[in-house]
Amino acid sequence: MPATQARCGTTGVAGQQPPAIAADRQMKPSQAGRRRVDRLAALLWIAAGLLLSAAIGTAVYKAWPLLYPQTGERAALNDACDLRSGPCTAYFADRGSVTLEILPAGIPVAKPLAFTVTLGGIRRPERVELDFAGVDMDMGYNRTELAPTQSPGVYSGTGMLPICVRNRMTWEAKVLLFEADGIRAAPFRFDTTRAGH
Ligand SMILES: [Cu+2]
Repeated sequence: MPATQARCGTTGVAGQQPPAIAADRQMKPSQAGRRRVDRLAALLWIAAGLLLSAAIGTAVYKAWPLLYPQTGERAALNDACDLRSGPCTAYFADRGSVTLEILPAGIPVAKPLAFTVTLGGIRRPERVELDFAGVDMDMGYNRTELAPTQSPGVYSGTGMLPICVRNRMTWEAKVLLFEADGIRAAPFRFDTTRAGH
């Protein structure tokens, strides 16, 4: 009898196992293999999940400054002025002014609008954008770049406001001045109604 069999403590009948046990032994490697495949599949799913979250994270990280630009100074709100009936002006601390006019008067939703921004006492920014956001509800991304006109300090553009699920909502229009040392914002608030008046 070989020494290996003796060391394993097997009896002399090791070579004559019942067929049931022999069959069980044959099953084991394939079951273990399947379990290994399952574990590999689980790991692959986890890896795929991690890659996906990383991709989403990167997209959010890149889109964040676009959606929520890091603004420096924000001009004070001018509550006394009604943007729906005419142009309004906001002032920065250095007395630089931003005047916004939206036509047609009344600022109807779902209708083409014309925007005019006039800067006073402000050096020509690299870019001027006009952003519309719901004050107490998310109305999505509503921003347009305004183009310089022939008159110095005057920028213009067009756009349209989406219809709200509510009858009346408050908007904040922000003129964003992209300057060499950051972004300044001049906010203006107004209400819109679905009826448009
Ligand atoms: Cu709304």
